[in-house]
Amino acid sequence: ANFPVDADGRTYHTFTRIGEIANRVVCVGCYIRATTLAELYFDNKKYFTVRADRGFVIHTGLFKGVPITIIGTGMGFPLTDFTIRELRYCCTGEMAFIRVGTCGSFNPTVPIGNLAVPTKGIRAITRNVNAFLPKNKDMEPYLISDTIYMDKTLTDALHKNLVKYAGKDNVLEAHCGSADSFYSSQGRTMDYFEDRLDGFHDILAKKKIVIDSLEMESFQMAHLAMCSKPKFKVIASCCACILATRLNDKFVSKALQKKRIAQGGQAAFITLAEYKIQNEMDEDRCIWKHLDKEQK
Ligand code: R1P
Ligand code: URA
Repeated sequence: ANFPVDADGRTYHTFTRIGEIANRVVCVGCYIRATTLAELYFDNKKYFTVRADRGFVIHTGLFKGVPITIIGTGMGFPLTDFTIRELRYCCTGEMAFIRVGTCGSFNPTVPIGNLAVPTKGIRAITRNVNAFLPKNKDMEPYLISDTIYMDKTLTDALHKNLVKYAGKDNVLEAHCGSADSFYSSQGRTMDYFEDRLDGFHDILAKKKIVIDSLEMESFQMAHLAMCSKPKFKVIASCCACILATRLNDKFVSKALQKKRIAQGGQAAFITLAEYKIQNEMDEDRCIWKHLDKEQK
């Protein structure tokens, strides 16, 4: 009950087992994006696929001969938590994760379509549920975490490859943020709920907090990487295509989004393939050694 696996050793939510997950993992929020990037970048378009009942889509193949897994995680901190913890169980040795996502921005000077990379760190913005109890009207309704940092070596390498494949002017060195809602804790107003958003931007201004990009998963990756124990080391980084600048109401075109995601994906695959992993899995039970037989 502590960490449920079935009789075949498959995890409860991602439905994967040891040997099916590579030490290098690309994470994307959207399930279709996982397959699009798998088709673009796996050698000879060959890969092994797991589709879990809970929605996760997981492809493992070779990129320039190096084993890589790409997973469609779904959205938000809880699904990211399932992803990192259950994939970590399915592989031995160090693991490196890069997320290729999409995001919005409160900063009107940030160009839409740019790929934001967290060289300046990352914060979480979460709804303070206690503040919504009638007795706690004076509490701040949103909590903003301290800044933490993605792995510097991986982030610098990702930044370099993003510049190479997307062009310098299309990459933003960012202070990133991850929120626990697309709506309230990203400052989006709606009539249906009491979200206490008056003063949301004042809180950021008062605390002199600049957040260049805002999405919903990367902080959880950075946090779990920071908390990983040496024997089960996780390192993580991310990039995200800026879809929307919220304060001037601009939204990126579908065509530009597609192009940038392909460029971000290429940079992520290459960065992971070039990254030196400690104690990488290389056993007969690894699925990538039998791709011809195992392809689904
Ligand atoms: C919200 O629309 C979703 O888009 C962003 C957010 O993090 C959230 O998951 O990323 P993805 O496009 O990777 O899903
Ligand atoms: N993803 C988010 O989480 N927020 C946005 O504004 C756009 C994409």
